[in-house]
Amino acid sequence: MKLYIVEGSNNCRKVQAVIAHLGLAVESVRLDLKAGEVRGAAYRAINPNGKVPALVDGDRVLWESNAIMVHLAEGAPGGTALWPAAGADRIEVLRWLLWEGAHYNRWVGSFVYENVLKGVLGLGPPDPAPLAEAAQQFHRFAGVLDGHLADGRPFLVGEQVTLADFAVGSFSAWLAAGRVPVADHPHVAAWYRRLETVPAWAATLPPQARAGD
Ligand SMILES: N[C@@H](CCC(=O)N[C@@H](CS)C(=O)NCC(=O)O)C(=O)O
Repeated sequence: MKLYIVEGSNNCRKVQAVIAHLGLAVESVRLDLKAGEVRGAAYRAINPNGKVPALVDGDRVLWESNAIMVHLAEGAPGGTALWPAAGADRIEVLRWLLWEGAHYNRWVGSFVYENVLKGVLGLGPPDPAPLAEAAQQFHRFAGVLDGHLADGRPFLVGEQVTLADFAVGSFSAWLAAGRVPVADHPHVAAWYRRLETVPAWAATLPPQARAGD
């Protein structure tokens, strides 16, 4: 299997964490975002969206990070608690996978784009208007997550880490640099800290975050 990634991408880290957790042999193909490789014709033959990650597994080409995570977890011999057996918990995990993509990380990503990525790509200073909208929307959805975690549950679904934690928590390495106001939601902040102690998550900390960039 081959996984196409950009180093530091939150969506790639989700998949890298599943690979680390399951101990899979997957070759990483690193693309250069700054050099335009992600939007180039060669890579768009693999993912026509011009986005990472993408997985090539035999004849199958798959894009969308959450779908790739599920594909890998479904292939785990004997199953994996990352993707619970069909039933109520699996539907809960699915709910968080959809929620993070549609709502929560849309706004976490705005902070990271304005405060980190624009600088890396030379796109100018952070723009206050999108940051103000991101703050308003982030607090709205982080409040939902904080309420869910307020009963002391360690992870989003059940007692063990699942794909839901990797997906919702995917920006964890960039919260400080992105100035995401997560401290206003103490249960969310504590859950992010807990996620960082999960071995497969810790093993996939992006090199840029390790260097403190
Ligand atoms: N919904 C997609 C989002 C993928 C995505 O936005 N990837 C970013 C990196 S985290 C990307 O490829 N950005 C490059 C670009 O848009 O040019 C997924 O989950 O795979």
